Amino acid sequence: MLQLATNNETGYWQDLDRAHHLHPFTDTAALNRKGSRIITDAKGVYLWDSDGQRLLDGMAGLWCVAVGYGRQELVDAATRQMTRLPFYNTFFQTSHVPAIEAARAIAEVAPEGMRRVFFTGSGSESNDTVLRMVRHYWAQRGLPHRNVIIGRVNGYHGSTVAGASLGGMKPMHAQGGLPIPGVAHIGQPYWFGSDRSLTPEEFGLRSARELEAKILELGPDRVAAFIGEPVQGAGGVIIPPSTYWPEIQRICRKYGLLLVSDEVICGFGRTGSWWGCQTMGVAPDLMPIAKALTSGYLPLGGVIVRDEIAEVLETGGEFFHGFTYSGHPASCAVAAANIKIIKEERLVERVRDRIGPYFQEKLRTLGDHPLVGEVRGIGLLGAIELVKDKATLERFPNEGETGLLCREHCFRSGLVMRAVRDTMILSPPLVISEAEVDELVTLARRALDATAKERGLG
Ligand code: PXG
Repeated sequence: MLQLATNNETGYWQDLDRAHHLHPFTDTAALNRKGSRIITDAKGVYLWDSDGQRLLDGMAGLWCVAVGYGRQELVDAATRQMTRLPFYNTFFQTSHVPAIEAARAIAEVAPEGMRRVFFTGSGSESNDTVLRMVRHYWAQRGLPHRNVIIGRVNGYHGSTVAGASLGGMKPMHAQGGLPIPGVAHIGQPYWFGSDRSLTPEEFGLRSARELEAKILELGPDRVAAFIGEPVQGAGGVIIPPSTYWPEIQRICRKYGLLLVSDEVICGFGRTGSWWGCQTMGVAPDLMPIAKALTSGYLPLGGVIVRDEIAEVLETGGEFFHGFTYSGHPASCAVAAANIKIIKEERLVERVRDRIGPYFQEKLRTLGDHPLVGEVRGIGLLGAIELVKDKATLERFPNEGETGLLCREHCFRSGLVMRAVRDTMILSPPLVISEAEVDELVTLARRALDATAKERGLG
């Protein structure tokens, strides 16, 4: 019989959480020893937990709450739609207004020549769709043996079998017998993580040319596509040098590969353009999307498809793929309302011209901290590399421990900042104000100070 700690609300929910809830990406035994943090409320860029502590959400939920918490317009859009038509499918020659409107809203902001969208329920499903679409496309073109997709080490494309296979997270592969056949990986364009003997630009070119080497190794007639995030998010906010993406595109064109830009994190203004690929100066064939598509208020994903690719897919008979919630009406109504907010409040321009540059300038003031080896960022993405020795950039032994420690100190000082190994990463809501950026940086410095002290530095 479960013993409930009823004298205290937090303890009550923690006990039930322990008893019944298996968390994603979590060491359950460790969490159960400690007890989970119960988040109860949110408004703007702030969260509150069940102890009443306020937290500045430096991660926009999980890279998704672009327009901030508490937007009544999104609640109203969902309520209206759920009252009128809470569900209908889009499978059997039917459609509905919210899916059509969301598809149009996406097409209007998509890059030139990409006017079609296939809806899914999440980013992972979007990448499963990418894998199915890419293979179906080449089969339709009479080249079914062109079926290998190349991804990257530490890329993240989701946690379904195809998503995790396309991604390059070794611990995920190790647990699931992954990747599935027909997926290969090259290295990541992580200059700070290299020996730094090359300039970033030289390093960017060298990293991109790993793609050409891999294509030649596999055989150009077997390779179907390359997939990458414009900026690797879960891999640690890895911003490629300016030379990287144009070279990737050149190689894809040379060998006829489809180029897939995973926009699940970078899409909808995060990097200061509507799409990360625009910031990186490339034109992809497919773009998986999710997260900020609805600002996370309801689950929805999709794949935006270049017109020429859609034409091949459209003429190939039935594509045996889809999800019950492909184009869910309430999610689509929220997506359309969310895109309207992003347009009306000019949030993309705001990230490009005002709050992005301000965030980058303030974040870089942390560069003088004894624990900090590098600060980098673009738009409203940021990363802080923690090092043991600022002069030599030597990292801490037991990789990941110092990051976790810093994350704990962030929570204590009232900030959500995520740790990827010993890299601290940030992705605040696009609506964050200048004063809130100042507060974020102050709280981050406080956490860095506390971490440095515990590590015997400064
Ligand atoms: N592509 C990218 C680029 C992502 O970042 C997915 C696909 C998968 O989306 P779904 O909706 O299926 O989760 C993601 C998701 C983290 C973290 O710890 C990042 C994601 C998900 C969970 C945790 O940074 N990104």
